[in-house]
Amino acid sequence: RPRLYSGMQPSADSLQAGNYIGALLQWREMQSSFDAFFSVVDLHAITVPQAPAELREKTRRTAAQYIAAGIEPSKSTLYVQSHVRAHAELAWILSTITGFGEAGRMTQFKDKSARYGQDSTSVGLFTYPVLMAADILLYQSELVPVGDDQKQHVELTRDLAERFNKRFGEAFTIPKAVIQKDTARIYDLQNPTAKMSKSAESDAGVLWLLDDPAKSAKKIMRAVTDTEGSVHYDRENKPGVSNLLTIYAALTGQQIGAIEDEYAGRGYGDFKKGLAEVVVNEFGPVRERANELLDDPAELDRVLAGNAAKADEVADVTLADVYDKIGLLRRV
Ligand code: AQP
Repeated sequence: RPRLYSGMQPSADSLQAGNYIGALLQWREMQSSFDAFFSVVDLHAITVPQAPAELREKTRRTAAQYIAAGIEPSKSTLYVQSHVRAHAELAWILSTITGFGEAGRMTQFKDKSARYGQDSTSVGLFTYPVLMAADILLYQSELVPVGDDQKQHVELTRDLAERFNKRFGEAFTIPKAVIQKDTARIYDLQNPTAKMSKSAESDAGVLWLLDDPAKSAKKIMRAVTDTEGSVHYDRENKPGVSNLLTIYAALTGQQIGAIEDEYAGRGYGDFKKGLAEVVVNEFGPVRERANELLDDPAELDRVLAGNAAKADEVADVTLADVYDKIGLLRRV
């Protein structure tokens, strides 16, 4: 089975609907046909400030949500990035073949550093894409499912892999990004031109996977729409309604057209009620399962440790080969 790598940052207590629809649903689907590595990327999360005790808890919670959403730790390798030391080690090696200017062209860094200001922007945030390249290349991954905002990082990963292979000899598989369909992109309920995000400034537009169902329903009922009153998809002119349709379609597997037909001649109130029901039905069991897993953190930690050992096995082979190829003296 071809290798696949993807990950998410443990940057909040709960994942949000965009993470679920844009990533977890695809991962779940892909895990049978691929040898998949899914990581909770805590080393990436600390490129912006994190409170230590909270980070630990968020890491567990993120892993629990992967499992609750259907990622099976016996099928896929589901682990915590910092448990596998090779990530940080390979990132260092790759940073020595990354151009300063090349890294400086990454638009996500430009956006994020503008948000934090120069004094609060860490060097880690700057080298974030190099760590991501290490994540992917360690496992000889062929495919990397990501949102389109990560496309540039996967391009950099390919450039670094090709450069290394050319300079030192074949060590890496050249990966390909699998960009999620536009219909899998979810926007903020209150600000439907901005993507839904764990770190949104306001919580009102974010549907959390672990939220109380009544709260999620309320957020949907309050979602921004328009004054037209007709349920149809038009991303440009009706971003709010289009976003709700996208969520509805993604969670039910229905075509957008069929949902439009179902709600033809009915108001937004009815449509939102319908969507609230869909969301509660889908997220409810995930929330329950995640909470069960979190009730027994020792068992969850054991599962993660076992999977980290599986990841180590693959990662260590790549890292040893890389060390050899660049001429580091072997420790006997
Ligand atoms: N709104 C979204 N619609 C579709 N997919 C999304 N993803 C995130 N938001 C949406 C996908 O979820 C995965 C998580 O990636 P991440 O945790 O590394 O960070 P992110 O993409 O920056 O997601 P967030 O939720 O906005 O986190 P923060 O606030 O920490 O930056 C990726 O596959 C992403 O495409």
